[in-house]
Amino acid sequence: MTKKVYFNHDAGVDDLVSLFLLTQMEDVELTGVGVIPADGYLEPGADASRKIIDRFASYQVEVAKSNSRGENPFPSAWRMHTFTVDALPILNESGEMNTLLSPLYAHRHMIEKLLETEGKTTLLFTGPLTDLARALDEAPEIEDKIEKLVWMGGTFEDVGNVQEPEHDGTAEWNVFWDPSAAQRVWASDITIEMVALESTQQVPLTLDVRQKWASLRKDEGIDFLGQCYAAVPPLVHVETNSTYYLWDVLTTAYIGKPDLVKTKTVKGKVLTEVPSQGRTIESETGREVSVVYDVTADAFFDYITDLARQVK
Ligand code: AGV
Ligand code: CA
Repeated sequence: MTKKVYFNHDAGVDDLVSLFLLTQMEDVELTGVGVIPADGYLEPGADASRKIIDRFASYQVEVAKSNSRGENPFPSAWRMHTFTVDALPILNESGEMNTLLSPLYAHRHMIEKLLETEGKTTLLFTGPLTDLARALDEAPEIEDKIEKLVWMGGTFEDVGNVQEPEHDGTAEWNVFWDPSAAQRVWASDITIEMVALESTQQVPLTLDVRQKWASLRKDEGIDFLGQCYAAVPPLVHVETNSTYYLWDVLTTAYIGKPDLVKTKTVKGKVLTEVPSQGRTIESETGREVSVVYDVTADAFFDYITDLARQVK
């Protein structure tokens, strides 16, 4: 059976690669795409999304731009990557952009798609939860139309990936950008499946992975993967603040092939106060979330490489 999936992403390299892979999953039907300008810029993020759909999808999908803004901005050096993906020749060969841009803001677009889609939709969020929090405030009736939320965000370990002044380093960035949005979503009854740093840490971008894609570059889909990941720094000697992991791609792969990972149920809360803004923490009085904490890395890389090889 095909899964209906609405995808909200924040225009990073792995967000855009995730969109590409979703178009290649036979049992997934994308009902819409929202772009929020968190870890990337809005215009190139929406354009790149439309071009990826044009080039790789076999059916039509609308793209909507968000007007949400977060509390803690991402470093602009990271956000610049959106321009690189949008400018890749493989996405610009035709010189056209045919995928429809919705006149609605992303959160309203999601409300509309959830309500008009038959049955329940899986939400995939690979950036902050701002658009979902706003959608729940404006149209609480959508809760019944949501199968579950699959989200790249958070960690229950002591160390996150935010290295910013006035922060203690315990948060993951997608929560930190808009901690109250995450808290709002956690206050709902939606089933939440979190792909946390615990598992994404096991899938860094490495030189070996890049080499594999380079050697297979004659396949257009693999060439696209290789070109996208040429824009970001791999893990070589030690982790730095800019080391790239396949965070969102793992989250997306989890939708297509859940048996790649191990999950456990945790009770937790979102902290919103300085200096731990955006920290997700275990708590007996918290809400239940399912956490992806482990992945078979080789099987994951084989899966996404195979998906990319199917491109026609
Ligand atoms: O925290 C991971 C999230 C994912 O959704 N993003 C990147 C992924 O799209 C933020 C982020 C953390 N560290 C980064 C990030 C880095 N070194 N470069 C770019 N983005
Ligand atoms: Ca992201």
